[in-house]
Amino acid sequence: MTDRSAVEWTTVRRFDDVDYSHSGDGIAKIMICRPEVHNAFRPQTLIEICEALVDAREDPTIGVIILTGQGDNAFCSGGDQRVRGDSGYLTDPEHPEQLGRFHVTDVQVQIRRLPKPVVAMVAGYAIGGGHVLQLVCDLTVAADNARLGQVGPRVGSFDGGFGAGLLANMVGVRKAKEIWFLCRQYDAGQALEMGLVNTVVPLEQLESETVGWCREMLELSPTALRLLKASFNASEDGLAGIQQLAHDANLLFYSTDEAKEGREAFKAKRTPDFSRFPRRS
Ligand code: S0N
Repeated sequence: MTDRSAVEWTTVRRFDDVDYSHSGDGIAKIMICRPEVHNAFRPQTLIEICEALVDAREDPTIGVIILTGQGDNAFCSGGDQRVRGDSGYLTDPEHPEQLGRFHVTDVQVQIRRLPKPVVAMVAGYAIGGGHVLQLVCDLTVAADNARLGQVGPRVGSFDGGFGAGLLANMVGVRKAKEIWFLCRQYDAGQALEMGLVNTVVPLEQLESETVGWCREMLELSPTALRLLKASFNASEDGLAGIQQLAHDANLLFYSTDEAKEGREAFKAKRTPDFSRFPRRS
């Protein structure tokens, strides 16, 4: 029986916009802490999420990562419109002449390529680029107060990458077009019904349920989870997705005597002898 009790989080690093903590039993939590703007992200926020994701990836004690927002009102409301410049989002709003960019692209790709499950824990709004963040996560546990949707065409933007493609794969092209073309908000029940989220729980159970899901995954084979994630993403992520899966195969192949024979023969300056290895049918 998996213990679903919530955990005492230990802060590993308190960034300006993000709190990065560990559970002590294999879970990392990355929390956007900008509740005054419904956890909208500015470039700094995304740079900090990238750093936390790198730490969680490299730390062998971490098996699952939770992405969430501070407070009960919002997971994330997308890009901070106050620092949206004419050429992208600005790292220094005092200098509107600087060239902006989309740091969120990096975070989206990083979550997709990260070889550990990433779980979105969603209370309140997941809107715009915040909604796309929950889409790129592997699983989503939502509270019953969750409200999900896209706002791009209303605020003069759109995400035609994962924001359109993953959404269409998840809910079907017609529903995905509805979500983008009408910019409505959907409640937790509607989101569950259309397959946007995995489960909906009362708000007060959100963290314990999410932690329970993480602990269930922690009991399973990390390599199987890694390869499954790469397999699911392979076709959706094109050549980059196939590359991840292929390099994972490489990683496993390296540990075989067959691969080692090639390496050892090269080092010994002899002809490799692969004759003892089966030509599998
Ligand atoms: C979330 C909404 C629906 C909540 O409405 P509600 O409950 O009425 O609250 P508000 O009073 O509106 O909000 C409370 C305070 O929070 C501020 N705030 C909320 N969201 C943002 C935000 N995104 N940026 C800055 N401030 C925000 C409010 O202003 C308010 O502050 P005060 O109290 O001081 O007035 C509602 O808030 C809402 O609709 N928010 C805006 C949603 C939005 O426009 N999001 C951005 C959408 N675009 C992206 O996310 C960009 C994605 C991206 O980067 C990208 C990536 C790839 C390709 C393209 C793009 C692209 O640029 O689109």
